[in-house]
Amino acid sequence: MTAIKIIQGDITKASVDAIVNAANSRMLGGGGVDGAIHSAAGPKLLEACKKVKPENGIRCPTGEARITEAGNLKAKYVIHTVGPRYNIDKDPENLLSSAYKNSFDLALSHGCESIAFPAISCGVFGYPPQEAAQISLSICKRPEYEALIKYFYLFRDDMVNIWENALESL
Ligand code: AR6
Repeated sequence: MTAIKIIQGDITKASVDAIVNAANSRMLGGGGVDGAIHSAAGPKLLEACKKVKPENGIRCPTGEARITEAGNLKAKYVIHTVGPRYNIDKDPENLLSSAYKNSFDLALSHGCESIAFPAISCGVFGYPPQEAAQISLSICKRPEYEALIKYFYLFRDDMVNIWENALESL
C-alpha cells in the first residue's frame, strides 16, 4: 500500500527528505508557498536557485522540476516545480501531471525516501482543487513511486477535505 498522508499545515515545517515548491519559471522566489519556503529556508536557497542555469531567463519550464539544497529547512532538498496557469497554459492537466512526475523522479534519483507537496497550481495559478487532487493522487499511486512516503501539506480545511475525498474515491 502506498503511504499517502494528508496534513493540514505549513509545508516549511515538514520533516521529510524533499519539500516541493510551487515555483515560477524564473525560480527566484515569489508569493504564496514559494515565498514561505524561501523565507523559512533563508538566503542559501536563493543562492542555490541562482546556480541553476537559466535559458532566456527560464530556469524551470512549466511542468519540469529542478532540485537544490534546502538552506535552513529540515528537509535535505527543495524540488522546485512549475505548475500550469489554469486558464492560460494549454493542456493544464498534462502539465500538472508532469510537474508531479518530474518531482517524484528527482526525489528518487537523489535517494529520497519521503517527499512533501503543496497543492501545486491551486493558488494564484487558479487550478480547480478537485481536479488537481485527483491528478496528484493518481500519480502518487503509481507503482514506480511506491517506495516514497508522500505528504500533502494543505493550508486550509476545505483543501484537506478535497484531498481526503479524492483519495477515498480513487
Ligand atoms: N504551506 C502549505 N501550503 C501553502 C503555504 C504553506 N506555507 N502557503 C501557501 N500555501 P500558490 P501556485 C498553499 O499560489 O498556484 C508564487 O508566487 C496555498 O493556499 O503558492 O502554484 C510562485 O512564485 C495554495 O493552496 O502556488 C508562482 O509565481 C497552494 O499552496 C505562483 O505563486 C499553492 O498556491 C505559483 O502559483
